[in-house]
Amino acid sequence: MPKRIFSGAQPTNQLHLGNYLGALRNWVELQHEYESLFCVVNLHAHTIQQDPKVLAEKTRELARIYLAVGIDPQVSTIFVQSDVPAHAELAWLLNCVTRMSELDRMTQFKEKGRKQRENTSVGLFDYPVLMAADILLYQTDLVPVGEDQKQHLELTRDLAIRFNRDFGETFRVPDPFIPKVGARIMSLHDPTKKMSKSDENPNSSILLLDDADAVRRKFKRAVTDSGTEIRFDPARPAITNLLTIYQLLTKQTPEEIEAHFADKGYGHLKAELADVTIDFLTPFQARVHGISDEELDAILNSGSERARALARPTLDAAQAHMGLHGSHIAGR
Ligand code: ATP
Ligand code: LTN
Repeated sequence: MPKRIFSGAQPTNQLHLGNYLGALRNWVELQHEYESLFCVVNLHAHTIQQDPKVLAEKTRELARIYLAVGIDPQVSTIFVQSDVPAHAELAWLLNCVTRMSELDRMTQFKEKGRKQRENTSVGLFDYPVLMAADILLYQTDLVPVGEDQKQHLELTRDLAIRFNRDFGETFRVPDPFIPKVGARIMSLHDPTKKMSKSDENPNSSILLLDDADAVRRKFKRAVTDSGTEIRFDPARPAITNLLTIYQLLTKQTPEEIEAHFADKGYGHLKAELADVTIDFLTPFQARVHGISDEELDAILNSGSERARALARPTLDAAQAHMGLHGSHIAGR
């Protein structure tokens, strides 16, 4: 059997360069090596309050972004999570093998929950279990994600191992794929925080749908470190972050990049970084806007049909192993 990858992003706010460099870029590369499924996780989006109309629009927009970055619907399966009911069904079964204490330890819940205080939903607490269901449903081998998802992947593995032990062999235990470079792109405003979709400061992230002016302005305002030297150095996180973005977009080596900027200043680095970013974003944005509604509907329809077919046997097995799925009917 070909090895399989599964990944997804939430159709909330706007995708930024961190999402692309940490995750989507790798999906595009890995799709030719693995059988691939890429999901728009709209059920996850509801773990925080959503305007239903906006969510529906964002769901389509994110699917367009998947296509425009280079996910090939002839090669990979692209679909919307809520079109495959098995995700929510398996999540319930996994809920019953997950311990409260495990979810209590999830740092993403702690951070996002803190922001919402007493309005935190049960869904937000349960978010990692739905994510585990997404992954385990497809007998996934590898999950390409950014560094922030590592803890969720560890939980997914723990749940798969526990379920297999308690109910019999059902799920493949997946591995995370976290890139060596780009797994944690930092905020342009505060290099101690990751670039985040939910950051209130609009200058902290370069959005994939930003126009050229916004890109130039945001890089110009990006914070820098003290000193003037332009080189990769963990003690100088702001410049290292800018250089990492430059490295990933130009595919040059750190040595080439340091040599290139050896006698130049921060202003020059920022201007060149804006140029290479705009060179990447301009054709990408043209592709986003070039996908017709009909084309998108056809891709999402066939994607969800295929995902439903792939998910069925695993959900059936999980249910049967738990004494569900008709296994209570006499004579079966
Ligand atoms: P937020 O930034 O608000 O936390 P998110 O991480 O929930 O948003 P998603 O759209 O669900 O955003 O993430 C899609 C992918 O992008 C995930 O694989 C995630 O690990 C990755 N990612 C998110 N932020 C970064 C970042 N700053 N650097 C690298 N990868 C990132
Ligand atoms: N939690 C992920 C999004 C996500 C996901 C998944 C990623 C939901 N289900 C399954 C990989 C595999 C995030 O990036 N915030």
